Amino acid sequence: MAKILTFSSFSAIKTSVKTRRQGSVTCVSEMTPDMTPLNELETTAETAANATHVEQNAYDESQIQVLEGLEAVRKRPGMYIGSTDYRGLHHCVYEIVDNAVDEALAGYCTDINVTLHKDGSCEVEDNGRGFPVGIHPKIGRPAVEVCLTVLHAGGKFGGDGYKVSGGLHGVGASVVNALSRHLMVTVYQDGKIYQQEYNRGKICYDLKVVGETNRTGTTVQFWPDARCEENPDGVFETGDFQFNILKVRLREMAFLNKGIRITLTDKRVEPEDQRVYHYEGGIIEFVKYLNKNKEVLFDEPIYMEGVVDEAAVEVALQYNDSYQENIYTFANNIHTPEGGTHLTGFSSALTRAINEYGRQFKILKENDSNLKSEDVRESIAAIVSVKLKEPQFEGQTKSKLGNSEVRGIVDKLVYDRLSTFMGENPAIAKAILERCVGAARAREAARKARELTRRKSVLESASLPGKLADCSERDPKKCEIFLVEGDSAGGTAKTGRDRHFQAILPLRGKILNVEKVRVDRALSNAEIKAMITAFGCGWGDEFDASKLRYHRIVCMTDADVDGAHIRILMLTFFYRYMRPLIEQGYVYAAMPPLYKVTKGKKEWYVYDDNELEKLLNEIGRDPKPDIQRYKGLGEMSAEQLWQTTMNPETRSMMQVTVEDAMAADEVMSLLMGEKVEPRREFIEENATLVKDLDI
Ligand code: TSJ
Repeated sequence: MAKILTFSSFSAIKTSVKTRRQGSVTCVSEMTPDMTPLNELETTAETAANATHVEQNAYDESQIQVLEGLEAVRKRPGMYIGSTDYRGLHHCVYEIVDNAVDEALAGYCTDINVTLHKDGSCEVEDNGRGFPVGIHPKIGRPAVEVCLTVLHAGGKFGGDGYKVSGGLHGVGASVVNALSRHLMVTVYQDGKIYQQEYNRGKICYDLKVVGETNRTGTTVQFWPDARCEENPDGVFETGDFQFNILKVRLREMAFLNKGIRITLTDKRVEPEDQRVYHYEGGIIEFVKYLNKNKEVLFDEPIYMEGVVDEAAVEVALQYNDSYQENIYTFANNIHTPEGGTHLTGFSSALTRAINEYGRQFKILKENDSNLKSEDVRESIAAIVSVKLKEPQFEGQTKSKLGNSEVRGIVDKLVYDRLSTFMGENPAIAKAILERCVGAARAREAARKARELTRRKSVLESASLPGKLADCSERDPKKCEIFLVEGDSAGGTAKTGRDRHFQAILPLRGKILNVEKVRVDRALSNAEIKAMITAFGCGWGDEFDASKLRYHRIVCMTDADVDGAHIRILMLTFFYRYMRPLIEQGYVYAAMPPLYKVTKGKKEWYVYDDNELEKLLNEIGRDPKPDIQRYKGLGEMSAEQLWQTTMNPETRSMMQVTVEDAMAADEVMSLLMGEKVEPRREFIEENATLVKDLDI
């Protein structure tokens, strides 16, 4: 495959990071005797006084360890940040931001600014107390230096409070330092500005005072060690920070930690792009945000919080008019898509409280069976956020909370508070019960529909959808299926493909929006049935990836807004019915070109407007090149479609990830939802995001 981009990198203009050359470095230590040592490390006054004395010896020894530690990080970066692709790159930002968030949670910082600079660096600034600059009694170096150069040193500076944030890997700032071509830390404290710089984790000069100030805070600016022409040995495959990816996580951070103001600024574009995330209501506003384009059952989300045995629990929930559940769980600000004990506790309490209310007020009749967990979760939007001293992450992707004590804590809190709430708000309670009873009835209907499809699929196991032009290869690993919008483009694709390994499934018109209907209706839709049978992997709880007939499922739609809508409908279907398909990386979006440029005998296919601009600058506009804009796949010949979009040697494809389930859901509801006003507002506000979709 020529190029695989991620869904989120849709509009990203790929510019290589410019290497910043380091100027000559002055290694003058300007450590002043009045530096405050770390409180908890300040064992005796003597230690502090002797600090300068021990410094030299300790330095030699510890510095060797430091370099060995950071060398290990550079040798096996994946072990520390998960991967060296765009995810690992963005992880670095979160890792640094987490430190500032911890300062905010400790109550000393209100503002965090994240800035993406033109030179490829990312700067994170806070207005906290400023990282301690005093001498670390054991290591004999300033604490801030230790944090940035000693592996796993971060957590040790927690003081009395506990570190509640910390990325999925929670590796700390020293890892980011090791993986940065350059990093600069600036501490504003006690009237002075301290600074230190590093190259790939190696100290450029001792911490020094560079000026005076009347503010406090910490700033870290880093230049990720990304591979590019000038830096072929770089660690990261890309150094291109994506505004849209950072935006989602920083907004999430602001929702999860009420009151913090997080500002994201992109200085790489003109005019600069800036978003401010600040939610006094915290997860209450998060739930409102999840529901913002939906009709809600009651106006204010139900909110519960409590601290039990040092575990802080926060829950907000609200029902809407969709047929889906949107429950997002977090442990120490980390999203736990695999769920865990906090989710189990929440679900069982929700089911119990609602059933008991239904029995008590005879909404559930004697002969009715109890509502099931899935009945009370249908149409719910909820955030469950717990903060613990020692979170245990389990599961395949370490994104499932394992702490067993949390189950009971969340269960009791949610059960108590929800029961009280329903007792005090009978109108809301009745509305919730009606919803859940409706869901239970539909579940029964869906079970019947499912049995029907299952029986059918046994009977018709050999009969694939009539419109499918299958490939001859039988090894799923080698097979691709292109989902093509419309019969005419389908025909072109059938002619253009390599029938050996590429199958074509033409889909007519708009795919059914599965957000808007219950399972039984979704399954009676012809296009959806065709996809299910063609893929062969089943859906819902019975999804089985080992039965998947194609390891690449490619959405091939026109390069316009309608095409983007259809792609989103397809993705929504996958997301809701076959989520592992996306999670396990089977789903792609084809990237057909937007233009064909012809000059003399030469031809170029161009995939977006920026690329067109660049090309025209290169080849010149005199004599005028011919520019053909493709309005749809149908305008291309079979040969052109093969060449530009389907041939693995020459095409670009985007791999779709569930990186951002919420954004997918958001875009989905906005573009497809019934509310017109938010859709228009959204398009106006987020010209860039819609431009993404427009490509
Ligand atoms: F770690 C880091 F360098 F990457 C980093 C740390 C980056 C950024 C943007 C901010 C921070 C940071 C650390 N902001 N605020 C703090 N605060 C402390 O480290 C701190 C300050 C005072 C005390 C104390 O007990 O007096 C304790 C701590 C942990």
